[in-house]
Formats: sequence, structure tokens, C-alpha cells
Amino acid sequence: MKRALITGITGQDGAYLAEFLANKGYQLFGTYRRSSTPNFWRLQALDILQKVTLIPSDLTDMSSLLEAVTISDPHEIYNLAAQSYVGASFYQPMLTAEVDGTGTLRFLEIIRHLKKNIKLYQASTSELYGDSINRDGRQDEETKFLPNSPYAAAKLYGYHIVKIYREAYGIFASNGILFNHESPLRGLEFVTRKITNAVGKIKSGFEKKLKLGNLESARDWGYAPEYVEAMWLILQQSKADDYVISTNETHSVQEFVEEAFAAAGMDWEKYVEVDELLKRPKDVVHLRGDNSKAKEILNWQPKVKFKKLVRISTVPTLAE
Ligand code: NAP
Ligand code: F7E
Repeated sequence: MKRALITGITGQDGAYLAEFLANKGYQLFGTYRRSSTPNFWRLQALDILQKVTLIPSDLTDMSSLLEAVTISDPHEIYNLAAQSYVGASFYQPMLTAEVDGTGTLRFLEIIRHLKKNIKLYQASTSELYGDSINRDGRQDEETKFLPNSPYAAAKLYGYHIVKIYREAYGIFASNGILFNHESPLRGLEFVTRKITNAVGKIKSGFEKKLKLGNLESARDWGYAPEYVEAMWLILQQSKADDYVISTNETHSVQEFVEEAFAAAGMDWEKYVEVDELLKRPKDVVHLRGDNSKAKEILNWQPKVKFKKLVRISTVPTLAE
């Protein structure tokens, strides 16, 4: 039986990946951060908690990571744990660097020292591109990286250190350069869930307004359960490599707002206000991926596109 260790199993992707790998027959181990209040609601929502051996661990604490790898003795490590909120990285840049940058190095060092054939998936991100686009207005594996936030800079370190260890030591380590992916399990601070949650609350009379920052910002938004399959496919290849995972479409925050309010039969302009304080010191304004490589080599492509994604994210909030 194959064994997988998932860091960040309590997050959106961790929970969906755990569900996906359990269905593939994996023995599952997951790291979580000990806290005074248990945080397993996503694993409970997917009815997966009982199938996972949980190991308390923090990406800043080398000994707890070594303990997690020793206990799980994994064939595959999916390093999903991160300070994943771009906005917060401007307030906690050093923590973000420690977790998202050096945290990746810690796993590579563990694999190097243990000399085991452990495959590593690194959760890289379209935020690496910043304002950089190809001539056709898209971003692929060859597009240069121009990070725009402490989060992106830390993840860029993670991206490069994975490549360096792959080339220098022959470790099977791959970066998935994933564009934004959303779901009803997305954290409430991210813009799609912030919008859909507000739509549900406004519709049922609990809230009156929704304050947002930059409405012009455009993202390539996909559906998280499809993206975790891509993570798995990346580790099933004969050779470690880096892949863009995206829908190849781009839509603005305002378009998301329009669709989500329309799904609830409401006119967004009556409820949405722009709050300058919610704008970031530096934002990424246009993301649109090119997933040709993933399509060709992984045989992966997304089925859920923008309008369906907005409905999947919004409808549960109306039923709550
Ligand atoms: P998420 O929901 O925010 O989950 C992040 C996970 O990391 C949580 O389990 C969190 O634990 C854990 N974590 C945070 N700091 C940690 C630390 N110091 N030590 C150990 N664990 C820590 O993020 P996600 O959306 O699932 O994303 C998964 C990964 O993909 C992240 O690395 C993210 O940066 C990257 N990514 C995400 C997207 C996207 O659109 N979702 C796109 C590209 C890349 P708690 O539950 O205790 O907070
Ligand atoms: O912002 C704008 C905001 O926070 C999207 C993470 O998973 O994807 C995610 O990062 C856009 C930005 O996601 C609000 O300025 C406007 O332009 O939902 P977000 P993100 O920053 O794109 C990447 C790929 C990751 O790797 C990250 O881990 O929406 N925006 N008004 C707002 N954003 C938020 N959060 N809140 C607002 O009120």
C-alpha cells in the first residue's frame, strides 16, 4: 500500500487531496498545527478524518518535520502547508519567508539526509509571475517570474530550491504552479468565499453590505477538487518536472461579484462598496495560465469553468 504524507491537511487543498488519495487506496498521514481549538472541519465535511493519521508538526520546526517523515515513512510527500494569504504576507513577511520558503528546504534536506526514494510535490503558485505575461497575455512554464508580494518571493525561493535539489542531488521533487482554485471549502478571507459568503448573508438578511478592494484584478480561477488530481498526476510521472495548472480563462473580481449576486437573484451594485483600505500595497492584476504542458504530458484538463465555479461556490451559501 502506498503511503502519502500531506502537510497542511487541514487546509482546502489538503482536505480534497486526502479525499482523492483515500479513494486511490493510499495510507494517509497528515501534519497539523496544534492549537487550543481543533481545526478539522474540512476533513469532517468530507468525512475523511477517520482515515488519516494526524501528526502535530510546524513547517518552522525541523524536528517535528523529521518526526512526521519518520512516523509516516512516505512514498510521496505533498507539501501544501503555507502561510497562503497574500495580503497577510505584507504584515508577516518574515513568518511567510520561514514557512513558505525555508519550510520547503527543510523537507528537501530531510529527504537528502535520509537517502530514501521519497517523491516531493511542492505547492507553487501563479503569484510567482506578478506582472509578467507572455506576448499572448498568458503565463506558462517559460514565462519569467516577477514576484509582487512577500508571499510570492517566499514561494519563489521554494520553487528554485526544489529545482536545485532535483538537479544537484537527483531528488524527485516537482513544482505544481497552480493558478487560483476555489471551492465551498475555501478560507473565508479569500475573495471568492468572501463574496459568496456575503451573498448568502445578505440574501438571508444577516448583512447589508459587502466591502471589497480591487475589483479590476483578474484571476484564472479553477475548481480545487480537479486541481488536487493534477498534484497526484505530477508525482506519477517517470521524471520530476514543473507544471502550470490552470483553466486558461481570466475573469475580474467584479465579474465574480456580478455572477454570484445574479445566482441569488440580486443586483450587486446595491450591495458592494469599494474600500481603499482593502487594496494591497502591490497587487497582481492579470493572471491567465496556459496549461498546454499539463494537458499533453499529464493528460489533465479542467472541466469546471468560471460560471459553473461561481455557482458551486455560491449555491451552498444560499442553502445554509
Ligand atoms: P489553506 O487553505 O490556507 O491551507 C494552508 C494549510 O497550511 C493549513 O492546513 C494551515 O494550517 C497550514 N499551515 C499554515 N502555516 C503552517 C505552519 N507554519 N506549519 C504547518 N502548517 C501550516 O491553503 P490552500 O488553498 O489549501 O493551499 C494549499 C497550498 O497551495 C498552499 O501552499 C498555498 O500557498 C498553495 N497555493 C494555493 C492556491 C489556491 O488558489 N488555493 C494556488 C496556488 C498555490 P491551519 O489550518 O492550522 O491554518
Ligand atoms: O485575492 C482581490 C485581491 O486573496 C484575489 C491564494 O490562494 O491564489 C490566492 O491568492 C484578488 C486579489 O487570492 C478583495 O486584491 C479585491 O487581486 O482571493 P485572493 P490571491 O491573492 O490571488 C494564489 C494563486 C495563491 O497562491 C494564494 O495562496 O482579489 N480582492 N477585494 C480581494 N481579495 C481579498 N482576499 N479580499 C478582498 O476584499
